[in-house]
Amino acid sequence: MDEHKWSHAFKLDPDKYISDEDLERICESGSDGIIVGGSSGVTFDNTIDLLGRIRRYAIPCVLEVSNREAIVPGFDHYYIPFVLNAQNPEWIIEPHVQAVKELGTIIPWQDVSLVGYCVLNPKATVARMTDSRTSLDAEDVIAYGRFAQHLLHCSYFYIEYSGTFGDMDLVRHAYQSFKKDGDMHILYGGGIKYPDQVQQAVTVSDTVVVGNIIYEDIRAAIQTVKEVKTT
Ligand code: 1GP
Repeated sequence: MDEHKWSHAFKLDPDKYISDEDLERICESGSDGIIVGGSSGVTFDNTIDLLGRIRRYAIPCVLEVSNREAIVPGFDHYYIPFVLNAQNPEWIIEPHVQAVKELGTIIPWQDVSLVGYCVLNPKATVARMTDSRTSLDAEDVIAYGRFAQHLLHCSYFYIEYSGTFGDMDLVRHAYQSFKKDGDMHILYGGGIKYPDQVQQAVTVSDTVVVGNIIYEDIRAAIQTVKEVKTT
């Protein structure tokens, strides 16, 4: 599996209900992959249950590890979130170290990637949990991205506006800078509902991640795949 080639991904939250019918539409939509993750209520049981249901289909599936209790074997790949602009020290590295302490000898390291996150919606659960410093301009975001790429050697950088559509001027500025700088893969996620938002997001990221709309308007969610693939 090569997530570097994903242009579209759906994010499914194990703590949210999705019918078999809607899950089938997501998995057969033509999207490049599914990211399983959520900021709260993610457990081993609801994660393994969702993985089992997704595995009825051929689509690749990545776990965005949200807590160590919810680490489930059997995913194609694992994203380890590193919230670069977190101000709560408890969230910066401690959970990661505790997970490695418990599981370090059995972690399939070749299937694990550290993903640098820049969280930009102050109202998002992840922003509140981590006390993210969200009042950032493009130069700040570029600095976090460069730090992730050159010092942490992250292959992925996630511009996370979860729950709201982002400032596309800021994201474009950052994206153009990252692309001049090297080959770090940029994910954008947040608030995508309408075709024009998809069209904007496609031009400022490598992977467009679509989450909440799955649970609000499945037809609109499915439409985002077509928009990404044709823009
Ligand atoms: C959330 O970035 C994803 O982690 C997608 O955001 O749920 O707002 O689409 P939305």
